[in-house]
Amino acid sequence: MNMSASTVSADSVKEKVFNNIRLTKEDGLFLYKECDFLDLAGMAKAKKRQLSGAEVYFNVNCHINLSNVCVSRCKFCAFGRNKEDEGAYSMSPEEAFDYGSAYVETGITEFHVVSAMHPDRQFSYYVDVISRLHNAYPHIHIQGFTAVEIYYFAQISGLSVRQVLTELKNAGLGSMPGGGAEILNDDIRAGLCPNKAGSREWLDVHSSAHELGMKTNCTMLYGHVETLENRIEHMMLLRELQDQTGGFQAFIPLPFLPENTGISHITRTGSLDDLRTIAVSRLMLDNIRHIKAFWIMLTLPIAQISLDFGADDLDGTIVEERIMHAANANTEKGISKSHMVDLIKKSGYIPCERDTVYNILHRYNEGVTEEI
Ligand code: V47
Repeated sequence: MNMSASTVSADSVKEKVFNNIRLTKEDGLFLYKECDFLDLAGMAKAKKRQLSGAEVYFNVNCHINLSNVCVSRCKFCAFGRNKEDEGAYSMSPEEAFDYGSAYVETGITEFHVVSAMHPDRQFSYYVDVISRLHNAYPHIHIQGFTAVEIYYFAQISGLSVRQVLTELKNAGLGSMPGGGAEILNDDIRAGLCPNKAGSREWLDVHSSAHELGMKTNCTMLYGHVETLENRIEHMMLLRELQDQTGGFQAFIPLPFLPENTGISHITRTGSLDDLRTIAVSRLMLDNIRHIKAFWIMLTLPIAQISLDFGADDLDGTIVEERIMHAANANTEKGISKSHMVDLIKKSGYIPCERDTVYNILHRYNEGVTEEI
């Protein structure tokens, strides 16, 4: 008999949550498998309130996906192409610059630059893209390149991960997004994404970035072949690194969108699982300040509801998202700032426009009561 699982109850978890006591793996599994849905929501919402009150954050950004030509070809990805495939594209440094420049006048504060593991591009290409954008628009923060890309740049350049990050930082890279984490379990990675950085490498790249003073985000791709144990263990690995470095700003759970992927027979997670995952992550990741509901995948209504399940960030206005839309994400590719503000206000929270590293640029508190 599993003694530890049998001693966990809603009351024992609540007791820990309200006394800021760290949750165990068994607590996490209880929250996923047994806890009443609204009890869970109540605890996660209370934790969110403790950390960010009635504020909900968003930023005004534009995504620049430099290429979809990728040697990794992960089974869950609908975006990657071989070079000769129809629809394959790769922006030159000039095209990437022009693409980003077109949105500068709209008031963006962030370029979110992500590419793919391109077979022919040299590392100098990526440095060139970042320095062009940074030199022309030094006031716009550049968040770029997932840890698996950074690891790949080290492989193709013969530099260490630390040297790659240092060169990119010197060129103007400000922070890193959280992609490429998938599930931090090497048996699962061997089946889904064997041709890229493993769990340890992913964590080590973030650790190096944190040591260099760069903030990063972290993600979890769920709803494919993983178990609930795998999800909780993934969160605990992130929590452990965060104890050491403190460099993660936000956690973003990404529900797997199966269409057009190599594992399209898998059914998309339901909204209840999506909301439960947001709430469980809010409670397990006691040392990561923000939980982001990526509305592009969740849809806007579920993202709004997620604010009552512990999320405190709705990501950005985005302009033109490509990776999730390759998998037929059932959302717009971008929304306006006023739409974002309206959605947050209508959920009863105070919309706060932030920059990439969570400095508040504008608080839209007119007409919102702070009592929620
Ligand atoms: O690493 C790929 C995931 C990630 C699919 O840091 C898929 O603020 C679902 O990480 N279904 C890239 N997910 C996007 C990403 C991200 C997005 C927004 C904000 C931030 C941030 C990071 O998307 C990949 C992979 O885990 N992904 N294909 C799919 N079919």
